[in-house]
Amino acid sequence: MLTRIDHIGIACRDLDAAIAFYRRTYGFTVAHEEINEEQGVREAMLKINETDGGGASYLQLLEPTRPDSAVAKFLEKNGEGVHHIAFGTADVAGEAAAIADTGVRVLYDTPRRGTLGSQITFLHPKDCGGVLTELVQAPSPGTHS
Ligand code: CMX
Ligand code: CO
Repeated sequence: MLTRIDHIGIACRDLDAAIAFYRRTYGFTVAHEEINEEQGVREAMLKINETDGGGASYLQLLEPTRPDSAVAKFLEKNGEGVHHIAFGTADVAGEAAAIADTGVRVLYDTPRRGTLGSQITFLHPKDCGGVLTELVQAPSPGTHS
């Protein structure tokens, strides 16, 4: 089951400038910042709300760390803007397998590491009406990675 909007991913050229915009305009503040080398991003998570079923919803601001990364390619083609949406689930592998059975391409054979040790995978935007879609399983409470 997909239980929440986990986050909306936003591609930006300058992470610090984007953080300043969201603070100045909406009062949102950074809950967490990290570099994910595998994904080729420097990222900040801005928490918007907690959800009733556990977990939370965030904006994920993404600055590329290298020119061959997904976000760098997106910026080159489209400029700054919404890059992907992400749904939260307690079972990312199970959800991905069920969605693959419907004919949608899942980009990873096994989930990879996302923010704060979450488990993530992606669905191909060409199979999702032009929307790059991520599935996220939050790390278990007490897990640090
Ligand atoms: N949203 C919608 N469409 C997208 C897209 C996006 N974010 N990124 C690429 N596309 C479209 C392109 O416009 C292009 O369409 P056309 O063929 O009509 O021109 C097509 O998909 C292929 O795009 P591409 O630029 O040639 O890029 P690639 O095929 O090399 O990669 C994708 C596309 C989705 C496979 C790649 O971006 C990917 O693997 N994404 C998942 C990983 C990721 O995005 N990581 C960063 C976020 C990390 C995080 O959230 O933690
Ligand atoms: Co994301």
